[in-house]
Amino acid sequence: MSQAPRGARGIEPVLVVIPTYNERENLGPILDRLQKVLPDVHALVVDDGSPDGTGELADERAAANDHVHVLHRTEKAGLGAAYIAGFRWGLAREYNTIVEMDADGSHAPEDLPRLLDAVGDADLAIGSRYVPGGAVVNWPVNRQILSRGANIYSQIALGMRTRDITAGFRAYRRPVLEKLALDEVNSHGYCFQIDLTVRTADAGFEIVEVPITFTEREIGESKMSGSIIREAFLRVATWGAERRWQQLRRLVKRR
Ligand SMILES: Nc1nc2c(ncn2[C@@H]2O[C@H](COP(=O)(O)OP(=O)(O)O)[C@@H](O)[C@H]2O)c(=O)[nH]1
Ligand SMILES: [Mg+2]
Repeated sequence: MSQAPRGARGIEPVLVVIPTYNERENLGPILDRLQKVLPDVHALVVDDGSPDGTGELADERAAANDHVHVLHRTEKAGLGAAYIAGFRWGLAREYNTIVEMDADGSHAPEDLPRLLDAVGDADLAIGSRYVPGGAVVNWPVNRQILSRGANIYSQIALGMRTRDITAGFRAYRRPVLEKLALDEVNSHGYCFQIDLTVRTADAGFEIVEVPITFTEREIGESKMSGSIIREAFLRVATWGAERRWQQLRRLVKRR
């Protein structure tokens, strides 16, 4: 915790928020990898009462290691709500950078040092599959189409240039999360990532994309569902229409 600042502006201490739902088999290995790569960072496991005992395992890890913390929530309320709770936990403490990372091994802790270096010169660093050097390993074709489609759709509907706007491996500087109205965020699935990217850009913060390799989980099940896809589709359409309407009003006003 007492390391010298890295990057252009001090980014430490760093908190990695890891949301979990039924990730008992994955949690130990991901925490071990994280600690091996970056022994000074802290991890916060945000568990939504996983029936498989992920929360209890997280408690054991926290008892044995003062760099591991746990936030228990009573029911499965979606990725977005888990992250907001994790962000608030981090903001209530002294962390200067808050990272989002999946528990299932899709996001490699070994890529995190590059993400942290990048955020030292920016406000949000996104671990991107769709910039040169980025890659996806072992994803079924339907997930690849869904992810690519969601990005193209979001770019067109929202007029955003971010290449991987649904990416869930990212590092926020503290001032970004302090400034965004987190209590207004009401997105549950991967739409949460789009929502926060748009809010970050609209607030004037600098976003950089860093190439990462995303590897499909080997153990456990994805929580992706039809309702998560529907939520993203409908919300992006609504936000897009609102943005176009605001642009039109500004144009008319100028005349
Ligand atoms: N706390 C919490 N974590 C969740 C929830 N849904 C998904 N996650 C976690 O979010 C991460 C990404 O979820 P995953 O199902 O792998 O999504 P995919 O990679 O898009 O298929 C994993 O660590 C999950 O355990 C939820 O409702 N609550
Ligand atoms: Mg996954």
